[in-house]
Amino acid sequence: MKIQHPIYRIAKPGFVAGSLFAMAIAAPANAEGVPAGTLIDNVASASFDGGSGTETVDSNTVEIRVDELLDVTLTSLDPGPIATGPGSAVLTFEVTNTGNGPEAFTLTTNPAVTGNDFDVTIDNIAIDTNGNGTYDPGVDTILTAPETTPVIAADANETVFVLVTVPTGVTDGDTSDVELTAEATTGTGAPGTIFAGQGVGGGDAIVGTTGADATATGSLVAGVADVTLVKSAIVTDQFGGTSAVPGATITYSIVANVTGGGSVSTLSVSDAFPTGTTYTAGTLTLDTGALTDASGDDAGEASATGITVDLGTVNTGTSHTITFDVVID
Ligand SMILES: [Ca+2]
Ligand SMILES: [Ca+2]
Ligand SMILES: [Ca+2]
Repeated sequence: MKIQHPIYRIAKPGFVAGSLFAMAIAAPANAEGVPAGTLIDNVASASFDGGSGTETVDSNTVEIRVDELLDVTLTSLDPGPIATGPGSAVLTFEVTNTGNGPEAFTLTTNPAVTGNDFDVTIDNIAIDTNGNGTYDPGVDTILTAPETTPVIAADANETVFVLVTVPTGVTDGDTSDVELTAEATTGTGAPGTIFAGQGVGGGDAIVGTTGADATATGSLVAGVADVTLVKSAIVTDQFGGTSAVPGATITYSIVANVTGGGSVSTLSVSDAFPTGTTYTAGTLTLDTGALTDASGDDAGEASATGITVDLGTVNTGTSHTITFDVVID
């Protein structure tokens, strides 16, 4: 119903009050404000005295449906460059729907970023299905092309993993960036671009200030470990001297240093007894601790032909010293 009363009547003395404002909205604190699809109703009212007491009139109701803004942000969740040698590595990102309606986002990667020392191979994009922030093979869902997030509610986010393979041949300290882009599946474009009827409840979807797409960069640094072996010998003869005569003892020391980045795995050090010498049983040590000659009971063993010490995984910056004695025949 419309306001039917001429202006002179409501301007008479006794006119009480202007318009009131009624908004029937639920307004959670969304980044983009009121949720898309919300109906905003507005009715004006007036009261007046036309000579026969106070009367009230209402305007017609104006109803406006809130359109959907399409916006997204994307961030790397890695604390810094991921240190890795050749092989598999995982980069972690977070996609946040900063629009005011539910939206899924298509994900694309670019491993060939300008300035890269090496480029990785993109194996897969996965989402953090169990929500623990860590990629769990066989648990977290690998996306199939076109890789797209589940529908993300307004202001909610999804953790995304980019699974890559670092090529062989990288040098310690080499770096590589990988870009991930998220685009609203409804559409992207210049802010203000309208996708008619594609918003919540049949309203329009409108590209927000982000362009409805976002790109973030994850970084890798090659940590390539290496091992150096330094061997030395001390001779002690049976006369209290240091002459290398038959019957003198040679104590060999082998120092294994792990350098570069990361760690080495399955590090094993072997040394064959030199011709013309005989191993002195029970003299094998690792970092001054005794090892038995038997195999399988500790890290070391001495066979008839030489010694072997298995050091396993050793971090860079670490060294281990192995010693054993032989007697000159
Ligand atoms: Ca949507
Ligand atoms: Ca997980
Ligand atoms: Ca042993």
